[in-house]
Amino acid sequence: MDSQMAASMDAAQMVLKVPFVIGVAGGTASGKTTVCDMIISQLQNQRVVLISQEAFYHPLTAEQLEKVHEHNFDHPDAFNTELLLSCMEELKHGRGINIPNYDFKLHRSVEPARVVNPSDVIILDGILILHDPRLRDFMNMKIFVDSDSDVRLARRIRRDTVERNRNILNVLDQYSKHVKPGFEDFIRPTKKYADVIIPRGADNDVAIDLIVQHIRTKLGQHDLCKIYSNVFVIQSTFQI
Ligand code: UZR
Repeated sequence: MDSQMAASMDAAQMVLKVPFVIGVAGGTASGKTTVCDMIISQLQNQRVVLISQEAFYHPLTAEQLEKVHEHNFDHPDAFNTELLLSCMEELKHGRGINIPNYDFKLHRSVEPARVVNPSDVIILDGILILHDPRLRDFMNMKIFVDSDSDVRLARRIRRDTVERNRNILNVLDQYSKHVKPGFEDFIRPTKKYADVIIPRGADNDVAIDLIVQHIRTKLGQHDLCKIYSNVFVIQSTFQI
């Protein structure tokens, strides 16, 4: 094989090496992040990156900050989806990106931004990650983590009061005003787009094992597709 052909093969390999993208949605405190961590821990020998939709919350203005308890973080418009889409476009083409580093206490991003390198597998997690059809189009696999709503509320209260230092009355108020309606109106309807629905969230070891096995199979096929695509590109270029 001459050097020109080798260089073109490398170029074709680079062009076609698109990441395998998994979307993980579910209500607040459903166990999305734990499910993602369990998947990542079982996907050895792969470059895997987890990107949370939370990084893409619009920063609150001074005026919104004054009435933060009235702000609806559980609505699709709360997110800068255009920015997430452009980040996905970059990653899809094998380019590294910087993503915002969102601070839950300040309700805006802080420096430094998080560097995300190109990866073989990208896991996107977030309450509304399956909402926008353009984002769904990037995904090779869509998962919905389906946990009991009482369990989710209990976890949410614990997380917001202990980890985010919030007042329990505000947590409950926000839950009934925005979190629960947001789930009913926007999050639960995205379940229909999922390829896999995990009942009981991260407690469901069997479902997670099955998902990981499926991802491994798909990654193998994904690599094979790349190899076949290369052969096709090389044949059409060099008329072998
Ligand atoms: P998960 N959220 C905040 O509490 N503060 C912010 O600055 C941004 C988001 C909450 C948001 C949503 N709701 O229910 C939750 N409120 O983060 C989603 N109120 O995150 O999937 O980790 O629960």
